[in-house]
Amino acid sequence: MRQFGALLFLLGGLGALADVCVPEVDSKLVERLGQRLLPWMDWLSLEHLNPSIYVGLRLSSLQAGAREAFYLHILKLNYQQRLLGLAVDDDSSNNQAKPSMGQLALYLLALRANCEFVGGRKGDRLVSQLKRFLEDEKRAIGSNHKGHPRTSYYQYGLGILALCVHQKRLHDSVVGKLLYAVEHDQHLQQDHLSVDTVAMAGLAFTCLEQSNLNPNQIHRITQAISTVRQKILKAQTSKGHFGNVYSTPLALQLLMNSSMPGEKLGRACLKARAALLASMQDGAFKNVLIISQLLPVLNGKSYVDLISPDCKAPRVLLQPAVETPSQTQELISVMLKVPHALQPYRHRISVPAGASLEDVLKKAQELTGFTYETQNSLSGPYLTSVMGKEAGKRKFWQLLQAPDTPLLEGIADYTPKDGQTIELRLVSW
Ligand code: B12
Repeated sequence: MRQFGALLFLLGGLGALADVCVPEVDSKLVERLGQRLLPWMDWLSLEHLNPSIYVGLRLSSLQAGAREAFYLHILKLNYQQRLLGLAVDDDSSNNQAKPSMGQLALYLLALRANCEFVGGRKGDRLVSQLKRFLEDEKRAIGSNHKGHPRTSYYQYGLGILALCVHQKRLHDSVVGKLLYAVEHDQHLQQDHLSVDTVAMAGLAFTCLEQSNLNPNQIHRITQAISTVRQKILKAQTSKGHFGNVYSTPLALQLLMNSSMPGEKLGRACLKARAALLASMQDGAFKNVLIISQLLPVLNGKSYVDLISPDCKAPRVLLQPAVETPSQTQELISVMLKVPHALQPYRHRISVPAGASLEDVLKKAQELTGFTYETQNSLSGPYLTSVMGKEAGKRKFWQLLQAPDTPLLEGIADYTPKDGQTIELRLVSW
């Protein structure tokens, strides 16, 4: 213990304590993660385009060569067409093709990751659109802070962050809503996923603090960053993750920006590093969105670095992985149940070992009268409807391992084990 304290003291003396939050990972392991992004960069269809992949790669130690520039080009064509080709009285619910506030924010982060400042007539319109989105959300939250954003506080934070890295000023009242949410906590906690949401808010505040864009609120902003840090540290699990394994990358992005490192932070980061490394070695990181949030961390970077990105930093060229699909004849059996549907459903489904939960749902649909629908998102297929029941406003179809453990992955990534019971439950969020 004494040695541990001495190590932290030494690092602190070198001004490197924040680096304790940067996991040291074997470059082969990092490369394997990066390789998972490559096939996605070749899928240029609307539903697969994902600005987060571009941001993650540009802030990483890896590059995808010519693919990368082409991907940004397609992103630009696509996002500009969908965002600027729209009428002014935009109602996103009627137009599926229109990017959400968070997607527009990620697109602006992608431009910044290429060292571009949004500008010109088109750029100004995008900025105005994002500002308008935030103003609408501010109104939805209401002057008494009792309402909810139509998207989420996560997207609200992402929107503020994106404008901030482009040095675009927002009215104090817009920033004030997120400050209030962090100060009072109630809405963030209802997201169930407070660590991701709080970390995103913290990244936005860190950018505002460093850029001094809202000088009248600077003390509140600095205090909120400290509150966020404390919340994240408090959410550390016994294994070392902050929240869960998949919120740890964003949490570390936030913590590595800490200007006032202390022994507590150093200790927590060392533990998180070990937990993250173990999860990576276990193959926990399959989802490209999460990989895109993790890669910057492994390179000691965060979204806040987009204030002044280093576009000349040398990065290792990724080579596509040679896939050897593992064929298995073994069948497993999974119990799928939807107890609270209009027609309750319960069936045992057989699938090959290693099949995803989505494969189970497909098989159930094929053979047993189970029905479901999905919508594509940056995280993959999102389950929107089960047995004819749409989730609806502020509700979602939760995935659980019976009796009561929410899954940490979506239907495309989760691979059920033999004998498991999976429940789909409609819940409020
Ligand atoms: C907000 C949020 C939610 C909200 C979304 C509703 C809303 N209107 O915003 C609610 C609470 C409903 C939710 C549900 C779930 N979520 Co969620 N969610 C998030 C969060 C915090 C932000 C997403 C976001 O807005 N992104 C930005 C926008 C621009 O991107 P987008 O793709 O357009 O956003 C949409 C999708 O992200 C979708 N969505 C939200 N969560 C998930 C999860 C999966 C697997 C998929 C495919 C889609 C999806 O909802 C967003 C709004 O439409 C992320 C955190 C993160 N680090 O990304 C977790 C996160 C993506 N969620 C996660 C999980 C596990 C789930 C659930 C599977 C939990 C469960 N056991 O049921 C369910 C989804 C089940 C289903 N029906 O398919 C994990 C995914 C981990 C992984 N390995 O990929 C994350 C990373 C949180 C975490 N740390 O565990 N989520």
